Amino acid sequence: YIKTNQLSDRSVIVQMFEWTWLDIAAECENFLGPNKYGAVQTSPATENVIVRLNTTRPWYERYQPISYKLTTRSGDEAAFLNMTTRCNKVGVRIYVDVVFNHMTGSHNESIGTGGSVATTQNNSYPGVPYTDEHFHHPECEISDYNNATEIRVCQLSGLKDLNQTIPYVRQKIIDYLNNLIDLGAAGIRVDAAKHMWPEDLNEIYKNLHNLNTNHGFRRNSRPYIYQEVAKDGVVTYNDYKDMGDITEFTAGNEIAQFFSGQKPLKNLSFYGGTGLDMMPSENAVVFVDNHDTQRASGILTYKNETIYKAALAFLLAHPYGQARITSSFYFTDFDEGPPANADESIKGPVINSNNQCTQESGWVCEHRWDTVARMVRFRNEVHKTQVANWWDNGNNQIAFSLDNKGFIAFNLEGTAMNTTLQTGLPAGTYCDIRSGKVQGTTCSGKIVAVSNTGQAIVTLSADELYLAVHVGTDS
Ligand code: LAG
Ligand code: CA
Repeated sequence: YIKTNQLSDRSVIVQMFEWTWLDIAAECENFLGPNKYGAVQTSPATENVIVRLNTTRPWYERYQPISYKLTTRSGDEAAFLNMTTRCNKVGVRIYVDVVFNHMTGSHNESIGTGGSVATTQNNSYPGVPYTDEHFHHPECEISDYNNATEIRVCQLSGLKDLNQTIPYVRQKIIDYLNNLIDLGAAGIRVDAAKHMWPEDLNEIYKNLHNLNTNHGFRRNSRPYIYQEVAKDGVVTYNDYKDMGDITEFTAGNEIAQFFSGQKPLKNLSFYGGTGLDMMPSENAVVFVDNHDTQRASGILTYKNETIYKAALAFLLAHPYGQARITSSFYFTDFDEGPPANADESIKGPVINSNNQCTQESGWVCEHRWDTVARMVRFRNEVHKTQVANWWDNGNNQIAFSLDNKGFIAFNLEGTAMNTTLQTGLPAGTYCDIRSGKVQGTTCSGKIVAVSNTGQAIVTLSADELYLAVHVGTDS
């Protein structure tokens, strides 16, 4: 029983924020499969209300469902099936972001990406169909996060709040989720999970189909479920953890503080523990940023490229939690949507000769960055090991091994580092995957020579933030 349904030699989820289904399918074949990514988290697949701001279709319209028809700017149901089929074939699982706490906000006129309409004044959504009786009354806005009932029955940002305690509503949601599963999805990211009663979610989850064996899943495989439970107020992960995994927002917050110099790296020895108020590793989905936090403050993103890469290296090296990275589009305003053509269709990425997405195409493609892709391999190689040989200089230099499979050292001291450390690794000559990679029989980067006793001299200049080596890069 593997709860994530990922292949045994894979371990990382990549959120392909706003990518189209056909672009994800191609990316599975061209990059994600060959580089052994475990799974893709897609944007919501259900038809959403069209929102037009002055110059953009905001990304957030996709969090306002208008029906459960699978037609969005990412593609239709046929394209979705094309994606699951092609990604599963190269060993990359599809987890879908599912939005069923609510429908749309209030709009004067509501037309969906699949042609459905709604009259939000009357809570009328004929595309499902839902009518007024299927929503929570009286309508209220969530303001007191110390009130568990209000969090579940009032509206999140004015979004029409569905009453999942009604069997009819649950059945509509179950049918929609089962459609995704039958189409080859391997899991779901449950949007706004803390805004729904755990008992209602449990009823929904219990009724989900097993994964579709035509897509290569073992018989009786259950969908992987991970739930969005933000850390504020009285509702905590505890009420949800027995039904599925939980997003652990503290990881990204802490990593940002450590890697931007607000806390000394040595205290990362507490990472993943209760001292930093982090849930048990087995429950946690962890990330440096996601599509929401990268639009907020106090989080590292592609906009701080060098530090962000080091932060991702830490996330991916440390065994805590199920790791997820985010693949973004460039943006300046909060609401700005994905790169689009004049007809509002989403533009595809353009790949240059270095295998990177071009900035002109509008896509950042963090998942293609050399150091990120190599750290994904690192995580796969050290999968299921523990932190060992922890070392720090009492301040901003740290190092640790992953049993005898991998070793990583960070230097944010601002001065050079030159120290003999225990790497835990078998003797050999290893190739640092930040500064280079193994090419045939040579290493294009820094070499780490591990002695018969497992020791190596670790040298990092003031602006080299880390080095990482793992078995398989040695000679
Ligand atoms: C989530 N996780 O639990 C998503 O990760 C997050 O992106 C979603 O909010 C949220 N839950 C609801 O699904 C996003 C934006 C909101 C946006 C909402 C609906 O962060 O800003 O609200 O999606 O599109 C927007 C406007 C609001 C307005 C509302 C209703 O920003 O000002 O009140 O729409 O019209
Ligand atoms: Ca609710």
